[in-house]
Amino acid sequence: MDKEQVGEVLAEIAVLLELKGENPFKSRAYINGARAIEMLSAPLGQLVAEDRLGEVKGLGAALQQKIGELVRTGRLGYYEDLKASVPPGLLEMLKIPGLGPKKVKALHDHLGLESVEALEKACREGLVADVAGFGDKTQIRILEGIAFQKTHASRHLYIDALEAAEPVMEALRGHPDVIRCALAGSSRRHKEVIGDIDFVVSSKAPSNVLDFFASLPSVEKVLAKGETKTSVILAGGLQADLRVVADAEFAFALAYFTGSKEHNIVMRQRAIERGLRLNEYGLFRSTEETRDPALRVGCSTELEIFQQLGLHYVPPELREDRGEFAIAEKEPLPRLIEWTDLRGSLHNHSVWSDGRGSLEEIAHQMLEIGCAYWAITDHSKSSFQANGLDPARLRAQIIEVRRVNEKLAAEGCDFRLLTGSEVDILNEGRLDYDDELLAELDVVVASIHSGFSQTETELTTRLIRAAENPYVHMLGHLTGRLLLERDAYKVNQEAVIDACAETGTWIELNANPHRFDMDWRQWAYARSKGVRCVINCDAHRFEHAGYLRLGAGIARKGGLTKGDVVNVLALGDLRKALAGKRSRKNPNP
Ligand code: DGT
Ligand code: CA
Ligand code: CA
Ligand code: ZN
Repeated sequence: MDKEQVGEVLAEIAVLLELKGENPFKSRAYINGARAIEMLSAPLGQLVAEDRLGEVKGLGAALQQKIGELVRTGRLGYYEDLKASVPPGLLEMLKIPGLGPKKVKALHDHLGLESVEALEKACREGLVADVAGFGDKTQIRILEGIAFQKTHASRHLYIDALEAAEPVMEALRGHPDVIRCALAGSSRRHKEVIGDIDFVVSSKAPSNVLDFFASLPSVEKVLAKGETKTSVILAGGLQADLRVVADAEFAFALAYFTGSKEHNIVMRQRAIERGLRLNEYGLFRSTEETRDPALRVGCSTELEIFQQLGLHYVPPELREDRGEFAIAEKEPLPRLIEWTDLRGSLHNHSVWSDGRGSLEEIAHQMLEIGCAYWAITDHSKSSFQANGLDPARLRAQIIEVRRVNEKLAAEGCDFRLLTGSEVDILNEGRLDYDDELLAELDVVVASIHSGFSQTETELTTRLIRAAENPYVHMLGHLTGRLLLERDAYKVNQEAVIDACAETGTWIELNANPHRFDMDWRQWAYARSKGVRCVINCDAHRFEHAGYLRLGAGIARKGGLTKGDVVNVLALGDLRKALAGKRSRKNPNP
């Protein structure tokens, strides 16, 4: 087991202990242990092998023994017994937004509730409101949480779909009976949330490929198996459909199973207008439905299908019938941004607030993966839960960034850290630092982290005020949404975009796959107003650097080109752009 997995087990033990009402100090010890393990810089396996866990701060003898067992055997008897002693329904209840272990335990103790269904019934009967510490408001919130969960249960984050799809793609590609193979559906269109995964394969031996697919190790359950299609549930609970067609049909099947329904309807209509028929098997010279190969207009690629229908090529991300046809009829679509155009991220955290990694570590990691710059924008003091920096610590951090940069320069590296802050937008749009301090920073991201329940007018005003501050370069995660967890807070996004256009403020595309915020649907309007986008990782640890790629996918979905995005600029040009708004001369070059 690696340290992430060990950390997860320890954290789960803490939750289980709380559910059982054990001594809170005991549960705390596991939480601290989990954190200590995840923060380790030395390899965990080595520490265990050399019997040196005692050197890690915050690990008592009992935890050391359990971690050793986990690392050596991949299992822990204590954890398994503990898990078996807690009704599984309680763990399900924990997934409802707003319900933590203490509340779930109270519901179990007082009402004997052991499942989400029983909880819902008890809420409807008004029993939950009478439990000490709950009340009417909480009862309503639990019901809302259950409803939210029901509507989202069968939907998945893009990153989870991608992680489930990649090994399947790899396996299919390697099969001798597979000619061509592609991911289709909403995953190929890069939707932020995915229903099921769709694969399309061409083959001369469909049943071999379908059998192979159904027997893959990551398949948990086969839902349906036909002659050309198989549906399965993959580990993690995602459904996946595979269609197998002849190679002459491949481009048509791929286009059909990629385009959203709305996009496909327009495509079919265009075929009919030309005296043709389009379906998943081909484009046919026919006025009625057919799949007769003798009538097929041969197309070996999607590009040829678009051309046959009088269109320029439409990239998969744009196949939503949201304006792509009006352009593709007349001219080539704008060349969308590529993730390799990006040179760094301008919103990231370090161990100074709630991230991992020292400034020096981060600099070397980002240099290693080929970035040209990386802004350190830790939280400001009001975000105390995230260990936000007071002005004195921020000033100390600025000095440390300079020291790291001087070292990099001395080593002959072109890479630079940028100083910065993710400054909290407080009530009425005041910022958490004064202008004098903000003016010292290379990069200022302003974000809302509190007061989500304010009215639309209040929240919109706060954002507009922040945009009006000359030292704020960009607004961070505009709506605060957490996909499948928390709705966007109420903001008039158009009004905020207008204010950004007027003040020369950029808007972040937060590339964290839980956020993807601002939503891709708003970028066309922002673009029309000349508001530029910054694709930010909001990295809290090294692995999050990979979000740049996901963020670029969402930017493509929003129709953004390289010219619309700030962090494609080389460092010198970026510095000029950062100075732009402050000098008030050329705020939105
Ligand atoms: P999802 O799975 O809900 O995230 O969204 P999609 O877009 O992947 O939808 P899905 O899996 O139901 O179907 C895959 C593709 O097949 C979809 O992008 C469009 C196409 N398709 C499926 N059913 C129909 C249909 O009844 N009519 C048309 N025109 N296209 C369809
Ligand atoms: Ca799908
Ligand atoms: Ca499907
Ligand atoms: Zn934030």
